[in-house]
Amino acid sequence: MRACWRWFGDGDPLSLAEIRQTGVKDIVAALYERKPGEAWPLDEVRARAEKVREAGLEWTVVESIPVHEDIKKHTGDWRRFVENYKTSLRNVAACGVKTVCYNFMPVLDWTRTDVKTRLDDGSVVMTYNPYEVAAFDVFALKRPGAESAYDEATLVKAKEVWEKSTPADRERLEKTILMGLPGTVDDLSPEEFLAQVREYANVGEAGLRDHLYGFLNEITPVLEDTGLTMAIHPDDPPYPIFGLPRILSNAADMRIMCEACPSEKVGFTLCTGSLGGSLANDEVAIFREFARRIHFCHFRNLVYAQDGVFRESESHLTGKVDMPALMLELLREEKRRGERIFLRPDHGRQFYIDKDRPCYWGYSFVGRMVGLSELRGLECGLRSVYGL
Ligand code: DNO
Repeated sequence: MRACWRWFGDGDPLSLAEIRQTGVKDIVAALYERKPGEAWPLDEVRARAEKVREAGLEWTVVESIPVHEDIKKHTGDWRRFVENYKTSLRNVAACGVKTVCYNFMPVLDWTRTDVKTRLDDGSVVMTYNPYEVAAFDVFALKRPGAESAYDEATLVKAKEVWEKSTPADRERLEKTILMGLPGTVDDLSPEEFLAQVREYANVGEAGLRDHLYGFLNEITPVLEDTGLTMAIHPDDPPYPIFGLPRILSNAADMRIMCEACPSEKVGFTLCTGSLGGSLANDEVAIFREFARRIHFCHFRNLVYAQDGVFRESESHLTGKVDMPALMLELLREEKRRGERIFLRPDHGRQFYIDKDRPCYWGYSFVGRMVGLSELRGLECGLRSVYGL
């Protein structure tokens, strides 16, 4: 693995000098100041890359150049936004970036229901509870048609959850779903959210697929020209929520995308925490099938409760994702390519030691460092045993 570290730019509580001590050489970053749809100016990209270089590191992965909602819907100025996207790609490639992570989830980026789940030892992780999402959808948002989107058992549980919840629980749920996670572009009020959801009714799943593949084929010449690769991030959770279409949730979706977009420069971010949000996804089989098109990895692990509620694991190595088997696939693919694959330890527990360093949820220093160290140990052991 070519270990990377996500850095949130000048607002990040960690300095590049501190990040360097983790031993990584590659930085994952973005021009956070730029809004979706804007072209990233060359001088700004260069300044960020130089800043990283001065710290003895390289900015090689962008996460993310967000795709404007108009491109997803084919509304408004979407053609101009696609042109701007191409400009951004050319500019990041000119400054040393090799791969670009992005997603095509309508309205919301990744979604959690609780960012402060406290484990017995006091450390904090994030949780996704599908019944809380259903409760929020049906009883708080009152989205038209929401009830028919859930099966009877889910509705019964959602009702229980809602009736038991205190005003503070309800506020936490609304805040957590509609704002504040890294990657989320806008904080939305429930009314704004509903209005945006409504607009996707005209797009539907088939429309969204068309728009994604069209977008990718349109930017492919820039990729072929510059050598950049595109690494789409899977939907999180990997199934439709709030009646919004989802088109990159599993192997079937990935297969369709590969058929529609023949260039191998158009590929994937293998995010185990996102794919792992469905018990039906087999991350190892997915890696094996799409190995050639995996340009970036996010590795972490999940733990499921009996009823399908999941939270982040104590360890990146144990839980729903078979991390040793997955790492072995990665090492084999690296051998085939003769090149390492960009990978960042994704999220980590928040420990007491990090309590005075405010960070984005999931992005504590020590938590990620523990994850990275576990993955390094696993890699080293597998390389030695398998002679890779
Ligand atoms: C969360 C991240 C996501 C990711 C975007 C990529 O921790 O993995 O926010 O950056 O979905 O576009």
